[in-house]
Amino acid sequence: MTEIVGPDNVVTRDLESYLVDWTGRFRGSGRIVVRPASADEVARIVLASRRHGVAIVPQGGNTSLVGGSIPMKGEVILSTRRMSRIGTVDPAARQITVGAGAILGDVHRAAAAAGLRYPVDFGARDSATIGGTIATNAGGISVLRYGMTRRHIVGVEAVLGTGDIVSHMNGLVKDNTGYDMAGLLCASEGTLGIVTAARLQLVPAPTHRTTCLVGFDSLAALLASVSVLSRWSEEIDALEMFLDSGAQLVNRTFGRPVPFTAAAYLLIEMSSHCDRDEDLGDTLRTCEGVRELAVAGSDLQRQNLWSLRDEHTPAINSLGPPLKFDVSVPVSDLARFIDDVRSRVESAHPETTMFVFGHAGDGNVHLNVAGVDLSSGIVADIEDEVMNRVGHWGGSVSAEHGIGIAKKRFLTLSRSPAEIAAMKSVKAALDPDGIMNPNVLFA
Ligand code: FAD
Ligand code: 2HG
Ligand code: ZN
Repeated sequence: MTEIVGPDNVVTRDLESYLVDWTGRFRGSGRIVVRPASADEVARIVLASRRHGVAIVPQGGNTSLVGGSIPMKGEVILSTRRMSRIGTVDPAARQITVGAGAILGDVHRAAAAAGLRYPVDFGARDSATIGGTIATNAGGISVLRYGMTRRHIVGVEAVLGTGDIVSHMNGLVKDNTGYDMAGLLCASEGTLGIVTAARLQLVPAPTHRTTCLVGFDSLAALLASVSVLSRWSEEIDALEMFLDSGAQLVNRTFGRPVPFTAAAYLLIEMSSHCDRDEDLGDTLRTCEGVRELAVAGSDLQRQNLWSLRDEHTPAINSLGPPLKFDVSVPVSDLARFIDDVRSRVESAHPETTMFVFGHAGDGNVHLNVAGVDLSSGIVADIEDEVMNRVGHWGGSVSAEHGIGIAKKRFLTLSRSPAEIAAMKSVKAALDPDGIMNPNVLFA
């Protein structure tokens, strides 16, 4: 590897940050990290790995919440972080070309400097890379309005498991010339190849933003209002929910002020070219169960409100790695699903606490169960119970974080045997030696 990337970019010491996942649940055993700077170098690494029968785990920001970026069986870690170039914005096409190792938050800032916006956004924005967001088809807080990552990738450059470089970066929005390589690589979790660069579609930046925290008497009332709000306006970017237990935990852990107390909180963000504060207030007055609301009057207040939502993940993690679920069910069943699953888990395992938060507008809830010994058999019991209820309500076992290592056992609940066979055929064609991230996705 040294002859390909140079001695400084083959790391063999102090590998802790590469070997342990963000939550601290998964610990790997790799002994070498290679840090290529271009697609050409990546291709040479893949070809060398094929020759020597060595498997590769691609790693960007290592913020995966399903253990997807950890070398569990001594694989070589291929870090994409040096491929972090951010090109200039093409204003006519509203597009930008970036390296796979570019940090999501840096891409936001580059787009904003050109008066535009890259709408994929979530709490790990200052660590996650563009390649990682493509490989997981990341969702986040603006999916309601803008969709998941796949919708914004108009071109991709990647090195397949064969060692071939594929590049289709013309950025043409209309280009029906066969299979969509970018779409295929979205949610592939590093199992088909390594994304080295991408062309991203940007959207106009708003001139006004309304951010409002609404307190409700109950989660059911909150979710009824979500249905009203999402039918009311397409200018709503985010409808994010959390409960009082989560708000109080974020307050205790990070000192974030909670403006008022309620059973359930809905964080609403609208963006527009005019001020929508009053219109939103009028609509909320038609919703039942609204107890109180706080509208952000400054950037600082907006950040404080968002911190209450964004900092759930680190606050919960400070209690020790939780048992995480990232599931979706039809929006209209979300309230009943949450009641059902929470009461079953908490009554069967009274030593645990389930934190409930997520993207209410998308029917996507994050259930984080704290107080579980992750090396015990209780993990499988709780997983089986939760996934059984997800199946009962017609949901998905992974809404946005992917399958990784953590959810492999449950892929068959969301995808049919024929679909899994088709996925495996694609993998066999693009990664004939099975060296690309072999421990994830398929059981
Ligand atoms: P990694 O963690 O390094 O890798 C993730 C997966 O992608 C692995 O399978 C890895 O092998 C593969 N991979 C990485 N780079 C490449 C590449 N260039 N080519 C091929 N494969 C690659 N996710 C959401 O969807 N929505 C959220 O709201 C959200 N919020 C989060 C909040 C916090 C605080 C944290 C810690 C995580 C959150 N995540 C969320 C999960 C995570 O940030 C995303 O999955 C992110 O897309 C991963 O990016 P990364 O660069 O860290 O990838
Ligand atoms: C979020 O929406 C992320 O904040 C993380 O997807 C969810 O920690 C989690 O379970
Ligand atoms: Zn999420």
